[in-house]
Amino acid sequence: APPDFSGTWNMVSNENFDRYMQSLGIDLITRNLAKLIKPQKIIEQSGDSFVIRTLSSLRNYRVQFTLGQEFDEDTKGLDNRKCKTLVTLDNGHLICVQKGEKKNRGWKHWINGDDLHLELSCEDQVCKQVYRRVQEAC
Ligand code: VLZ
Repeated sequence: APPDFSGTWNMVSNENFDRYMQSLGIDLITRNLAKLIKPQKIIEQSGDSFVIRTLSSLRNYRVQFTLGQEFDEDTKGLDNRKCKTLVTLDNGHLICVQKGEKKNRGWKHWINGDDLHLELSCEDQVCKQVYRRVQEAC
């Protein structure tokens, strides 16, 4: 069965984030603030439809998509670019390609146990983040 990404996930590790942000052209002050925060992901999945929220004290970002349907993404609040974005599911991996002015831009999510993995790519940089599932109260 395909994984269910739904839930609340807290960041536990973040590798190469600064160079990923540099590749997006994010300024030094924002990068230095962003490095200090541990965002939370809130994912709502129902069938092929997703909402992914990235929440932090610095910025909030929300993206909504349906698998296999390209859409116009405006990364407002992040690097403020327009992309043609397509997300597909391949062997349990949620794979996003963000076509636009940055080469090789996209991200991948997958689940391993209680961990949600995220690889963010832009140009020649790959940032690896891990989030851990927040257990819901019963
Ligand atoms: O998440 O693409 O879960 O949108 C970093 C910008 C970009 C730094 C983070 C400034 C990209 C703001 C997150 C700090 C919060 C991202 C996707 C996959 C969904």
